[in-house]
Amino acid sequence: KEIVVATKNKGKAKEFEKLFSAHGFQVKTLLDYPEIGEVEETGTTFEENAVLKAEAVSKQLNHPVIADDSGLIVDALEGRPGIYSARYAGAEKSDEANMDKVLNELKGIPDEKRIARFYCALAVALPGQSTYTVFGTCEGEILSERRGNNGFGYDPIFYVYEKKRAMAELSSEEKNSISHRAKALEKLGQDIEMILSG
Ligand code: ITT
Ligand code: NA
Repeated sequence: KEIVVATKNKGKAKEFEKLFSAHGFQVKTLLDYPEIGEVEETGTTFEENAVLKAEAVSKQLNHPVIADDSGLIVDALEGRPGIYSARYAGAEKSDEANMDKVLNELKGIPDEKRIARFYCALAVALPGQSTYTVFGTCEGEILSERRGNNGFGYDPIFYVYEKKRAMAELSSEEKNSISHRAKALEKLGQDIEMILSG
């Protein structure tokens, strides 16, 4: 059983490999298909961008494809970085620069006003059928400095309420038990087996 996840993000790819191995799926990502070019994310929501990525790749491969569009939503920043999370500090998609930008924008803001969440939209594109989406969130707060070395993206500055630790302080198993990505995937539930085995 093989599943294609339309991502070039190595952090996401690693998480999907673990999450899907539980279902007996082998994960392929766009890192395995260098011939597939960049898909322009012109949508205005996570869902729209996930659909754009999943459908573009599914058409090219004529194969079922899952895409993930995700990001960090900070209440005190009116929802930013949001859908612009990957390139918040510029086109080079630097996790370090992105975290510095969020930390700077929240300088002096007290804990109770640092509420934030990770959001993940997954789109499932199946050749000849309509694409659908599910989503998951993970609630927490933006720390005032980095903590931990695990994960990717904004994980070092995100305090997870459910675990009372920074996301980057969690093992991959712990993150996969509470993350926005895992929760979205849970919503696919049994569907995933049926849809993707056909
Ligand atoms: P693909 O489009 O190729 O999948 P991308 O990194 O450009 O890769 P997105 O447009 O969905 O993907 O941006 C997601 C960004 O949101 C990601 O680069 C991180 O900065 C952040 N992000 C998403 N999930 C995260 C997580 O689990 N932990 C930390 N940061 C996360
Ligand atoms: Na995006």
